[in-house]
Amino acid sequence: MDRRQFLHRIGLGATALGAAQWGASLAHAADSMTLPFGAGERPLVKYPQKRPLLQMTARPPQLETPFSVFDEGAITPNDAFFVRYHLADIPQSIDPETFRVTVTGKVGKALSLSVADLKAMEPVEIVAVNQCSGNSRGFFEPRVAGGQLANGAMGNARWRGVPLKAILDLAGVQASAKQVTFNGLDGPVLPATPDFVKALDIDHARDGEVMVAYAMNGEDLPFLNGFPLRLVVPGHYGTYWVKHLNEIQVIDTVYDGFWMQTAYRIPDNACACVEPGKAPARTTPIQRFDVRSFITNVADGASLRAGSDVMLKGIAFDGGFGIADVAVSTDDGASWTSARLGEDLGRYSFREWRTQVRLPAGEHVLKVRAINRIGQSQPMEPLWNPAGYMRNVVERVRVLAA
Ligand SMILES: Nc1nc2c(c(=O)[nH]1)N[C@H]1C(S)=C(S)[C@@H](COP(=O)(O)O)O[C@H]1N2
Ligand SMILES: [Mo]
Repeated sequence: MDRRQFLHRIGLGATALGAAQWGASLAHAADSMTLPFGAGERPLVKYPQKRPLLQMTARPPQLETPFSVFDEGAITPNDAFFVRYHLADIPQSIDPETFRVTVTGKVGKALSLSVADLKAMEPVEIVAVNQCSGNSRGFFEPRVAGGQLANGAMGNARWRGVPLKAILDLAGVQASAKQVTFNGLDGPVLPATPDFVKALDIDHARDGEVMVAYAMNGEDLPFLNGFPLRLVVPGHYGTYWVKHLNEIQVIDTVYDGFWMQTAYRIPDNACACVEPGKAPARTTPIQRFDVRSFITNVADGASLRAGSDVMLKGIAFDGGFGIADVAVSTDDGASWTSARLGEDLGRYSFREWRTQVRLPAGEHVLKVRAINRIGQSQPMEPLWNPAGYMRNVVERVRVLAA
């Protein structure tokens, strides 16, 4: 496949490659949607390879998945998967023939690998949730600065690629190695802005699960989700899932770049929380997801039929221990009933659940709360931190049965 055919296939015509390319697609704005918090109105915008998604920013494109998508199934379709970038200078086109990812630093032999080289290695697959640290930030009270996201900065996909361990073994990691850093093709517009580079400890990088992925749900990665290669770090927040990954470096220090030492840090205590409005005494890099669960088929404010069977369904997930139980309450948390769990797609995946309820006429508050296999669950009251990360409170869904 030549470059033109490739661009055609990913939906980017040759004429669309100017500086205004992503902006141009705004002309296809379909509609708008108001998210359930102040200043929550978002245009629904159609980008290449995507269905209309909630646009948070245009440069760089930041797109949120409309929540109703999570009711379609446990796997989030590629065209509905959220998009997060930090830096506005994102690549406009990438030729998969000439693209290379380099492996350098404290290795026996530096490598420069093509996508074809990786596809020739033994493949692995894993179903895993990718969730932004700031997913649901818009619901924080008191409000915090940063992207005002509802619950759609998450998605679950079947990723295919090569274990990072296999790549590191090919290069031969030196005994002094402490961390591995990851950089992608995107960059800052101004040279003073730090490039987006992330780091994992060497043992984590070599755990056999961290993956350099080239496919998602059986197709090449969508361009905006990291084509042609991205890091997949199961159970860990999306910030580590570096897109358009082209530089892997083994270092013998703890990486001191902005995106590890300043950004994406949480209070260094058991709840990753502080008293609202306070600054944490000590911080540490964000790591694994906490436990979350959602009702996907009934929205806050919905009307249901009184006195007849109603199916409630939804999803739950955690940082990789696996969901053990999902409990549902129709009386604002006074009593709870275990839901039936759906197919187990692996401990890093969304787990579907469903349960039948019958509500008398009147107003009711529905709640869902998941517990993972090591007994971790969700707080009944929201926890607060200044960056608006890791929201996982048991949400309230108010309904009217009539
Ligand atoms: N190259 C690059 N990779 C990146 C980022 C970025 O800004 N640049 N953002 C990260 C963050 S914070 C998140 S939440 C995920 C989002 O992945 P997605 O855009 O495929 O949904 O990408 C990660 N990988
Ligand atoms: Mo993120």
